[in-house]
Amino acid sequence: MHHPVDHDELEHGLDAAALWLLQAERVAVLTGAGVSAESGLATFRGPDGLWEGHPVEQVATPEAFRRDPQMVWRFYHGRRAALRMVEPNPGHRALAELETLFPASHLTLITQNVDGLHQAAGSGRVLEVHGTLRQVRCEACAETSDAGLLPLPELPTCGSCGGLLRPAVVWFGEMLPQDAWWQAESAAWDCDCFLVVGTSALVYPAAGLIDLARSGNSRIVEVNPDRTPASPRVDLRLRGPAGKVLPALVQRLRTG
Ligand code: BJW
Ligand code: ZN
Repeated sequence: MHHPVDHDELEHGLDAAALWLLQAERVAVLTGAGVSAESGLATFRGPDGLWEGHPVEQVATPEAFRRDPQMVWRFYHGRRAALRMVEPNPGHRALAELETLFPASHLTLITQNVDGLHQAAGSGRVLEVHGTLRQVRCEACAETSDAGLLPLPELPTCGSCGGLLRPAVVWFGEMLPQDAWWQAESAAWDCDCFLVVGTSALVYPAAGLIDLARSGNSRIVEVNPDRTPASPRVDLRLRGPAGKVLPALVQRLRTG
């Protein structure tokens, strides 16, 4: 969908958001698939969403994997192959630069994405609360290993025990990686400004970080071309693509 964005409204919004960021001691950022859309990766729920032809409950659950690991792996082989051909976009790069404007650990980047593009853009501390496509985990012995992006066998198996490997991502009904999640909660609670970028805010508990930041008295800024269920609960909406909005925002911080 395409919405006309009022230019002056966006400029004023950018000024306000930049001021909040300048005044903030601690900042937290939550990103979703929308931040990688301009790199050419499909989002999950859009019109051309990833789930199209792949009902989510058929691919992103442990039950689906038990029922048909080959089909689920096909979906993830395709996602991993797509990653070999994409690069971070100006939105990822702006967030990497934002990190350099704050003392270490005062900016926390929390991502629901499993694509590794924040790290590729230079972000040093990324909390991957839904795991990563670059690692695999053994169903039998739970050993996790780096798989990079090279092609894997159709049904990859564990080098240590021969068990079936799975992508080290978080499926529906599964717990989030504890360490990353606790750090994400504490950063959301503790920040003065919380940026929500490119997420439909439908998937919990990640979307709950927005409410956590609210209760912690943070200013909430949403960067998204479209409305989301979080929109009524944010202090400011910057309506536009992350690859345009975030560089414009960081530019304002650079010049003070
Ligand atoms: C742009 C843009 C541009 C476009 N610039 N923006 C409370 C209530 C109801 C249900 C639950 C609940 N708590 C938990 C649940 C269950 C479930 C859940 O949330 N269900 C909901 C769907 C209702 N959650 C879970 O199961 C979680 N685990 C859990 O709760 O554990 C505890 C527990 C255990 C057992 C029983 C009960 C509880 C785990 C959730 C795991 C989600 N996993 C996935 C797949 C990861 C692997 C993979 O990649 O394949 O994570 S699902 C998928 O959705 C993926 C994403 O990270 C996640 C979020 O999607 P995201 O990033 O927001 O993408 P989109 O496509 O939805 O939105 C893109 C946005 O970008 C849009 O808004 C666009 O407008 C925007 N956009 N272009 C900026 N250029
Ligand atoms: Zn094993």
